[in-house]
Amino acid sequence: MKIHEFKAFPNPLRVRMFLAEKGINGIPFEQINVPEGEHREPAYLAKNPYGAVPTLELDDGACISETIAICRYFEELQPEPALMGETPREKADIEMWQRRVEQTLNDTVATYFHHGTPGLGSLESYQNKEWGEQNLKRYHDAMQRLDDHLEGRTFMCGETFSIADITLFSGLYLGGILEIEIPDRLTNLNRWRKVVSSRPSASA
Ligand SMILES: N[C@@H](CCC(=O)N[C@@H](CS)C(=O)NCC(=O)O)C(=O)O
Repeated sequence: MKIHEFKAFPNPLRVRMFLAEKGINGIPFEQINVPEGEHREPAYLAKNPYGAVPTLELDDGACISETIAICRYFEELQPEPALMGETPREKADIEMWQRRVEQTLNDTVATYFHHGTPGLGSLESYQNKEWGEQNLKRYHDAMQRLDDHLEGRTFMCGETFSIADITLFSGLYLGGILEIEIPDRLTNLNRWRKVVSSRPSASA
């Protein structure tokens, strides 16, 4: 088993954090040079035709991509500690928030990266600056909503750390790389990030 990734990027970070939280060590990581376009070369496209990292390659050569699918695989292999919920209600709640964060925060900041900044440079086949700026605004709106949600909660789904927190951390991580600060007035989100940053998995 091995994981194809580009370590500095946000979706690979989600898998790294997930594995660190589970205490799963020793899976080799193979670096795919995304800024140089290695993820669009035939050898990698044969593993993930969608040309994105991360991809988990199993010992029989089968490949699983999509960050949440990879995390689901490890959650089923090693259920403890549960990061995707234990009861039906917890599972549904975590999935709801994971998806909300992914769509409203991670996807908008990624769109800003690709359209509102130089992004991946010559690898960007189409850029629309205005669309990028609109997504920067959507990213700020998402931070505000998530700050509201975190009022009175330690983590996204209450007192237990979950995949929803990992997704949020990775979205804010990309925001940080792009020098988009969390406004000081978002005290819940700032407090949450401090708590999550102090977990060993945050530097996985
Ligand atoms: N939906 C995919 C998204 C993966 C993704 O977009 N990965 C980025 C790195 S964080 C990537 O490979 N980007 C390559 C590109 O935009 O060409 C997932 O959840 O894993």
